[in-house]
Amino acid sequence: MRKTVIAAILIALWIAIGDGLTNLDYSLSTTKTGSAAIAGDTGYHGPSSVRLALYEGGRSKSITIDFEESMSLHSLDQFAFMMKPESGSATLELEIRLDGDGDGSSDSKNPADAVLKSQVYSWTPATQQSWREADAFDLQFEGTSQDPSKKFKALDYPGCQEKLRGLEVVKIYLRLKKVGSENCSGYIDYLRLGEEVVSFEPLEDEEVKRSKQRSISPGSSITYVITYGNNLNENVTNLVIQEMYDARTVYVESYPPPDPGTNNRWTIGRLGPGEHGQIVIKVQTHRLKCNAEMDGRVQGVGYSSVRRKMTSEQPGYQVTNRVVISCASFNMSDSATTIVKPWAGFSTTFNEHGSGSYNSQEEISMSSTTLGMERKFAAVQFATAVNLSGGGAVLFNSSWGADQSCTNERRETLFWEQYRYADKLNLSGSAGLRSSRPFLDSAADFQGTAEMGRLYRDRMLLQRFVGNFSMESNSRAEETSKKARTVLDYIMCCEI
Ligand SMILES: [Ca+2]
Ligand SMILES: [Ca+2]
Repeated sequence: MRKTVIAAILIALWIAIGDGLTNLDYSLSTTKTGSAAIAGDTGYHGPSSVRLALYEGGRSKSITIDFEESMSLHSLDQFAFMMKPESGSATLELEIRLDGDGDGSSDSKNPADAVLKSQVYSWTPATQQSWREADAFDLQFEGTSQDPSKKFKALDYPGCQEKLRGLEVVKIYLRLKKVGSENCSGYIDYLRLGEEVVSFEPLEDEEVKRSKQRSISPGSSITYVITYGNNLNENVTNLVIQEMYDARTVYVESYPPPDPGTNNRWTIGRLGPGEHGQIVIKVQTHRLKCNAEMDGRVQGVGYSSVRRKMTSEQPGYQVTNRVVISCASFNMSDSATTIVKPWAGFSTTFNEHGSGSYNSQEEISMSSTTLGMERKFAAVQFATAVNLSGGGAVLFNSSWGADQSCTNERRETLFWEQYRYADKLNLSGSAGLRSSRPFLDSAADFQGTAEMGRLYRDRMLLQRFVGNFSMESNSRAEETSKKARTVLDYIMCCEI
């Protein structure tokens, strides 16, 4: 018999849909009259196998193997499994359902399709309870189809492959059938089909489906699940699993813990045939960092234009985690990539410009949970002349204008205030983010125009003032539930 498949090792990401260690998908079910279930106490290859059992009233029970990608019968050069009688009198039947017209199913009424059946083995209570191998190459098959050329009584496996060339395997049943009326049972393990090995070990069937998300927010953690198994029929020795973390992640914890003094190495040593194991590792992506940007010109008397912007925006990136699994006879590696989403983030701006006298004060504060910017200025418009170095002067006579805004793109919130045509403007503003909630507080005395806007998703509040006013406002965006709303604490405005 040809030896196939080196130890298959899978790295699957917790937050992604992973594949199992085998691409073969089998299903088991239990009813009142029979059961097909994983038995953890009896195995030929690894500690587990499938136990098929029939109780009172039960006639047959099977392991069903479905093919996501069909395999041609002709190319299926290996097909074998181990079985062990346990009790009663029973027959084990193998049924291979074949598709000939490419519709992905085998229909007994369709002459293009066919079914192969073989009685693999029969036992009685007197039969010795030991593991024995069944190889398709040793079996005789009966072919049934609506097409007479695909019907036969007894043909060996190579003969079937030749006769049914071009047909694809879509389903296989390994079926326990009761002989007589007594309860009966038996075990199946170590099924080899083409390049695939199914050992019916719980981890081998593992499909990691805890979340369909493939991306995370910056600062969130990623959990990697490394599942390894030995599909060989002999021990794997000196098995070592080594992780290579992305530089933008930090190791947090793992189960089982890594080798002492390391955070990325697990010495497994020996792994017996069919044995599987799993390592769950949690890493954290880097936390958000803030950028502050300021530029401007300030004069006591003259023309002033000042702009300030602070933002926590961060572009998205990908984190790749690689694992190298090595043992005495081979090395292999696999990797998992996670998208860290861009941080739409928060930004705040404060601008002012005009000519005349100007007196300003400002402060910026940042921490991991708070961002804040405060500024206060007093300005009065009058014409000023700026003397040029080459002689002559430029006369500025510009009214005062100012803007302040606070944006939280993630929550689609925008607060803004715009002052124009002011010949007198005293403005203090404080904007930022506290516990991820944006706020804008301001107080103004002005003679000119003011526009105050508050936007939250599809709702907008806009107020305009023209004249001589004293004004105070506090704005907060509060998230009360999934359906968030803006809470405008107040705007107080009185004419001077
Ligand atoms: Ca078909
Ligand atoms: Ca097994």
